[in-house]
Amino acid sequence: MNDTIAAISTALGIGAISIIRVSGEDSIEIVNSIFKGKDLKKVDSHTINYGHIINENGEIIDEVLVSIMRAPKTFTTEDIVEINTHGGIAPTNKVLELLLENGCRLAEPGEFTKRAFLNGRIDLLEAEAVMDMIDSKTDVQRRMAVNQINGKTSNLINELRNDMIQIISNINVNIDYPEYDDVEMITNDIMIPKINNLKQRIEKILKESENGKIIKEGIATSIIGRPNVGKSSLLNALIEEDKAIVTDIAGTTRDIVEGQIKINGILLNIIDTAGIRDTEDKVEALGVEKSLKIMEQSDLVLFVLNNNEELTTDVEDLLKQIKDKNYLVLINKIDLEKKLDISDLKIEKDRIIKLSIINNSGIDELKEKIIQLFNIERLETKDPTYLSNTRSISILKKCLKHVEEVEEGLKNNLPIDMIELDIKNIWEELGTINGTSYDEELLDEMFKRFCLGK
Ligand SMILES: Nc1nc2c(ncn2[C@@H]2O[C@H](COP(=O)(O)OP(=O)(O)O)[C@@H](O)[C@H]2O)c(=O)[nH]1
Ligand SMILES: [Mg+2]
Repeated sequence: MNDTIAAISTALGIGAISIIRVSGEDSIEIVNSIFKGKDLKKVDSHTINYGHIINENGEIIDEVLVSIMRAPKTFTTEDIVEINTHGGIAPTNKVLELLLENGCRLAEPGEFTKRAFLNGRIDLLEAEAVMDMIDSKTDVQRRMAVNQINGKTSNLINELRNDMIQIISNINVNIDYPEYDDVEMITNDIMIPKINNLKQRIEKILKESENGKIIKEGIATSIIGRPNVGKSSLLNALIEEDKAIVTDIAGTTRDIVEGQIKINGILLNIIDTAGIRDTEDKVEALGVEKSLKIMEQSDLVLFVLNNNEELTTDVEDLLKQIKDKNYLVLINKIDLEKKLDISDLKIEKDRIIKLSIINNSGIDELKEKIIQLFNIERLETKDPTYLSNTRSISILKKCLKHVEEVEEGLKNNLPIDMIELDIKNIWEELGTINGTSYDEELLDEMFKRFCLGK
């Protein structure tokens, strides 16, 4: 049997009220032992009860409201008591202290949610969404978390698994009753389109999960280019504050400077980098190396060129490096004489934006381009049901690989009982996404990241 746990669920500080949450078999009895008012053991479930918390000498600690919620219709499926105390550090801590002295154990971070999962009330995706909900900073993040808490995201996975069960049982009937006429004969020819369909659906979920990642984490954006083209000026113009140092001395930005803006509710995490060039200066060279790494890892590259400077050979190399990424080519300093000619580089017109950052011209057009490039308008309005965390996405990627192997096996006429075994394994692997099977270590790691009292 689980012990009874307690924790402060509200942020500790000064506020109107604080909530201390207790869950477990003895929660009502323990709270009742420090409560003066009605006998909490006798009150109805899901009621709020007025009274006082008292210590062993009968002294009043605080005037409180106590919610009684009896198992099983509670967050953890156990008896839960929530004590609303006056907000403030002293009363809240004192009540918690009394609970611990009277038989509760201090909950670990995320332990209430962990219990909800272990007791079968929510699955792993839903549990993760609780944290996403708490962490959400934009409205679309919140809506994505709501859909995941309500099981919409889990359904994506459940539907795949149900269809796999169908396939597995078809094969089984065939193996077990080969003489049974009513059963469709499962041949590799029949199986190939079914497996192919699974593959396509997994691919679609994975493709859309990129949207989920963007909603949750934002678009990792890097500003790159040679020294002095106006990269730091661009960061400052975008975030509308003078964060990065701007000078006319090439090589000023040696380390990265970060900023964040919201475009239509989607976060852009922007990194201004050290200008890329060959340099003798050791510190600057390290910065250049770092710039290239950041460029590699970003979702969007803003490649800045100087209109007032002739084209250098390294521009072509850099363009090659980013050709598979989302990138825009920004020609800055159009207020100055044109010396740059990029007609030989064959950059799609769509990707080129002309700017004069110093005059704040072209910035709005840049934002508009980013909205188009990432389909942000659609992300904002569409019902956002996506996988969004690295854990589930990486499991699904593995499953896709295994489905592809099954398809290959079918084409090579592998015996159907071997195919069946492979599908069963994928079915189990998919189940780890919403936690139908899980490993203890993973759970510990996951719930450790939760807040206390959740
Ligand atoms: N004329 C002109 N100068 C600019 C413009 N944008 C930036 N600069 C100047 O170019 C120099 C280098 O800018 P900075 O942002 O530090 O370039 P970075 O080395 O690429 O980060 C500074 O003196 C800026 O004031 C522009 O649109 N027009
Ligand atoms: Mg700079």
